[in-house]
Amino acid sequence: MAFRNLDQLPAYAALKNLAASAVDLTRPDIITTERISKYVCSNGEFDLLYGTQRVNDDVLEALQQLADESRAVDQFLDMKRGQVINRIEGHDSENRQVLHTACRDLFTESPCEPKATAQARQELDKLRKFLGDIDAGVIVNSEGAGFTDMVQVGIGGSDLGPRALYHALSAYQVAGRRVHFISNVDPDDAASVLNKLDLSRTLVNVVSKSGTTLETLTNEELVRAAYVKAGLDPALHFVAVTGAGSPMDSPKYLRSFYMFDYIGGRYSVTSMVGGVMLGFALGYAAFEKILRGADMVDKAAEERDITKNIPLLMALLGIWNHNLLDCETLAVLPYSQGLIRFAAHLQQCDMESNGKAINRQGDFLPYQSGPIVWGEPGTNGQHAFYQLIHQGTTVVPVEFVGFRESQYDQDILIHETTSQEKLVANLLAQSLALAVGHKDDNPNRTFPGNRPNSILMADKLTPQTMGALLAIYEAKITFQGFLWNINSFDQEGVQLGKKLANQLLDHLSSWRLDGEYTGMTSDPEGWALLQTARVIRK
Ligand code: G6Q
Repeated sequence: MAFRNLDQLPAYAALKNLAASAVDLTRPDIITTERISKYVCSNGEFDLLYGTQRVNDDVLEALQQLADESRAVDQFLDMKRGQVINRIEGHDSENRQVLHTACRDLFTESPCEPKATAQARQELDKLRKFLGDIDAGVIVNSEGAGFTDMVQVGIGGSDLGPRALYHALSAYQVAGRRVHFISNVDPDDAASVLNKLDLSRTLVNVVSKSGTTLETLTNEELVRAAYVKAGLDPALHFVAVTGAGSPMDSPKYLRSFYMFDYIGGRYSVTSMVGGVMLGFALGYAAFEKILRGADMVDKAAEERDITKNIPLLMALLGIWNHNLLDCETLAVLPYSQGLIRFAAHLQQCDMESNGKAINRQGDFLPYQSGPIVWGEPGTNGQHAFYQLIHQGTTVVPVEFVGFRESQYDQDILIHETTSQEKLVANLLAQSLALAVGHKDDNPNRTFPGNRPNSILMADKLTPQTMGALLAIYEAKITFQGFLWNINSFDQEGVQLGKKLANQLLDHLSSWRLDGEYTGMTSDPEGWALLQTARVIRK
């Protein structure tokens, strides 16, 4: 069945009419306790409170129609069952299945795509054995001592998601274990990590699906050189996560784990890309809980009633705010210090997936696709950019994330409230303040309000809730791609800069070898690169 553009769906016209008179959240009779308790959607670990969005029952009905007309849930099921959806019709494209969900479809007799899940299970078994060997002292350094630290070398999808989850769950770390990350080709990134480590007790996990990424290969060489300089044998310390048959698929590693071409980098946290490091840091059982949390959401996302499907509802509310109420950006504001890198992960997952200008037939879109996504944890952000989101000239929809309990449970009463209560009270207060606003005779103290937001709330940030949160956003982003009729799974937009940087490096190395650049400069591109190279050499 041919995919239709968002604006060709009949419900879109209805939503346009409804948007002209969207709910005004500042009206005194709007934000009532009935409304707050009515507009709640619950899926297992999380509740989505969306009474502070500019919606009413008519809008929700039209959004339900939009979801039905786009066949969003059917497309999600097609994806899970292994249909080739990473493609642009009639044009050269990646032409792949999209099966990150297979990595966690492990807890049932009949997985959606049995072959991919069998491959995931095989890698998990290898991981369990590897971690068991580390625990049992079978894998040790040249002096027979165990490993305390791991450095993950990788970039983009091979860094952001895994790093976000490591920070989120470090409260549950195995005693005496630490993880560090090197991603940037900036040599200071590697130096600042390596300088503080006892390399003899450190494993290095080199992660690259393609096995060809400039930054990762360069950093691997840099780290290997540090091991050799310290008189250590890299063969006893380096493990790899890569695609089978990639240039990094080599016996030089202590262990190799595989990921497959049907798992996109930015959707790879629950594959071995995140698994090896998270298993080392948290233990195998905790990694399995992450998978379990994600799997519960993957199943809940099959629900067709939008008021019972958190990721689908979030996707639709996002489209309502972005396409129909014309809000340009989206702030994701977690009230949890553990989620300090979560917005960075979402920036990649969302903006690399949905920052597209053509549809799945290769035609230019006549409407906006993915918004600019940004965010920082509260309450820190309150003392920084919240001024703009309350009183600025642009309206920024907000997705708050919060937890009723702290992770470490090291909290005390100060002025009769705990710090966790102070944290959550601030989240709720911000949500309300953005919605309701405040009238004042002094224009500088007026808050316009009517600023849409919702709250994702769970009891506690644990491996299981983290897995659920990750999968909620993955599915939300995927649903939005289906609704915008774009391919959320390729990333051609990152290629041009990469190509030019490689050309520039060729110029620089020939300069270094020959003393002077002697290549062709008559073509405008070569000339521009030469000028740029001169800037670097100055
Ligand atoms: C993610 C992107 C991209 C990728 C990195 C690293 O979806 O494809 O961010 O993850 O470029 O790629 P490798 O894992 O192949 O090194």
